Amino acid sequence: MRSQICRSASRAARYLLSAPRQSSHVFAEGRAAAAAAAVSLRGKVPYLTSYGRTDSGNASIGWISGALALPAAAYMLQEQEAHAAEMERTFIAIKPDGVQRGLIAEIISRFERKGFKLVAIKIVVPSKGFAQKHYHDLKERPFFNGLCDFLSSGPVIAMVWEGEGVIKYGRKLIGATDPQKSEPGTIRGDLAVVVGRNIIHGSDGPETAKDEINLWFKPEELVNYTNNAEKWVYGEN
Ligand code: IDP
Ligand code: MG
Repeated sequence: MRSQICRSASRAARYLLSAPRQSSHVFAEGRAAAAAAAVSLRGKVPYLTSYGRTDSGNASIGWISGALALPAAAYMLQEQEAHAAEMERTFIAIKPDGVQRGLIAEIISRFERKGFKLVAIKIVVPSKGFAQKHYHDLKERPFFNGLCDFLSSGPVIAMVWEGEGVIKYGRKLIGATDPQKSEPGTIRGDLAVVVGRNIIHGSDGPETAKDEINLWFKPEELVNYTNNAEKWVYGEN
């Protein structure tokens, strides 16, 4: 039952990302799912038989079941909203070294095969000023200038990927900043050798992801669509 609710919430979250203007419908759907779960559990769990009805012949059991049913429904609602929050978007860029080394398809395919969905992509040569904006949080570091020179030295593939947990898991796919420390099996671990040429960038958290997507893309460049594979990646029920 719990996994059913989670999947229902997950579908709702995917819908939310695909149709942002109709978000109230999603939450209505979420609450309906929790209510339905509580109703359905009433038949199966002895303590959740009614909301305070006393026609079972035992007034105290009826009262207890009523008292427990509401927290249970609230708990399930929290669970599904927590789960729904995992549907995310992240900013991923193949840096000039990855592009020049012919690794575009290799890198994209790792995200695609995992089950994440590409919702924006473009090739662009960022100006140095733009690179400085992108890496603004590193401006005090000694490598900042060289890093910005490098990012603006050639074409970058800028992308937005969508999926449950894609921000954190995208970083796992990418591997540690220094390829000498990246695990084999990760993009940097398999395909790069030194920190100054580590071929790929990925947002490091939800706030950064939002800021970086806004910096690199206009809202209309993000494409909302349902991928036919989604029902196989996430399940339908
Ligand atoms: P991240 O790309 O794994 O998020 P950050 O610490 O945000 O790593 O650094 C951004 C980029 O700056 C790195 O991907 C790497 O290209 C470069 N960088 C980080 N540390 C060093 C360093 O010590 N020397 C040279 N370049 C560095
Ligand atoms: Mg970073």
